[in-house]
Amino acid sequence: ENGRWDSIWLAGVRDKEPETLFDKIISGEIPATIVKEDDKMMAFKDINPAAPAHVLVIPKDRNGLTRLSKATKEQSEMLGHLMLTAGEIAADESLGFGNGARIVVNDGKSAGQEVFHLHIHVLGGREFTWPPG
Ligand code: IU
Repeated sequence: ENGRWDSIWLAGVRDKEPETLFDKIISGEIPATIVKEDDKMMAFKDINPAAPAHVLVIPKDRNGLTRLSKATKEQSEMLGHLMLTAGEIAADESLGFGNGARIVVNDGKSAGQEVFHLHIHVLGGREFTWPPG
């Protein structure tokens, strides 16, 4: 199975921005509860959940995607894949979802982004209010 080695290689060539803790999760250096994974993306449980169910969906190859507003047309397929995965997770009752989800991308510090490796938050298992805080 090449997945792990591909991930480690990708972590080294990703782009010029500083690495984040997510690189170490991708390489397996830091353990995470992975709920879905393929050669392009990884979905794992948030270490500090903001809801009973809280999963992060990330691209393995950050490829400049520190934040959503840096995305380019060339990354459309990847972004679509991440979004479809987020939708699948939001419907997964075995993960505590299935009754509505809040799917969020924080873009930039003022929006609450702390980790500059694009990620989609999938939150569920409780009621949510609008507007968000
Ligand atoms: P934000 O959108 O950048 O604020 O979200 C980062 C999330 O990553 C936040 O919910 C953290 O709890 C989560 N997280 C994690 O699950 N594991 C880690 O090692 C680190 C952050 I660093």
